[in-house]
Amino acid sequence: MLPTLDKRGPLPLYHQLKAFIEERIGSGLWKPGDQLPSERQLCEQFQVSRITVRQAVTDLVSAGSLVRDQGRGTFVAPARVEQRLNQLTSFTQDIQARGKRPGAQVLQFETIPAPAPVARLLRLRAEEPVILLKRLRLTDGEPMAVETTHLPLALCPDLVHETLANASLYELLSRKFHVIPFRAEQQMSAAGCPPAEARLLRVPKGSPVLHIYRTTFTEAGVPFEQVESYYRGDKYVFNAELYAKASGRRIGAEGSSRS
Ligand code: 16G
Repeated sequence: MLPTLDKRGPLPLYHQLKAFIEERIGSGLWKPGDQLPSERQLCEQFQVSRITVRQAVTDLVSAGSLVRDQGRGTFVAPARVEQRLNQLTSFTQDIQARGKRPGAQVLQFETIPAPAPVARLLRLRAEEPVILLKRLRLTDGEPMAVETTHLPLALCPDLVHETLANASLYELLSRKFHVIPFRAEQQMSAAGCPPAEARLLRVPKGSPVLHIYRTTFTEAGVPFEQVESYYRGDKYVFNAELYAKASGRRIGAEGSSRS
């Protein structure tokens, strides 16, 4: 039987269509490189307008689940390999995926008025309360990164009562506060390690580090964390997998092959 959308339900149709596509991808039925049915086919299959189909597909393209190839169609995005630069992970997941033991030492954990640049990035009013969390991140017990995080107090009011030593902030935010990381904007540059961070990372000051700014958003587009971090340049590698084009296997086409 063909899948249908609940036209009288509270969830917008594009949302339901998105969930349907995500489910197909998540279950492995639609594989990386598979071509999606055309807009017209999706409209017919689900009895919805082109606008609905476009909105669902555009959202999934922005989320990185689908890729558009001008003139050829829309495809399931290439499989994500661990620690691709365009995959949003927590430090804990990142380090575990490398087969190592993540850790965290809390250096500062308090509520402060948001400094102006932080307020701007988190879309808060000037001096609105934020939680300041500074952590030394460890890999197999060795210092790897210093992270200074700001989170709007209103989104996670009791966070300061939680224990974050050797714990995952993202896991805690998701489980206790239903703040689920969805997307991040990140800037990375090479830098010489400032003296305070160098002491913490146990490297000579001025050693090469990756200096990273990240603002992380929920699926609803709410920025919930602003982070500045220094990662040891001698110990940490960001892997990126880069594709020129989506490979073109068409969903449902029997005996199809990659081109
Ligand atoms: C990563 C993130 C950081 C986030 C942390 C959560 C970068 C550059 N930064 O380190 O923004 O706060 O993960 O990790 O990737 P956790 O859940 O293990 O505490």
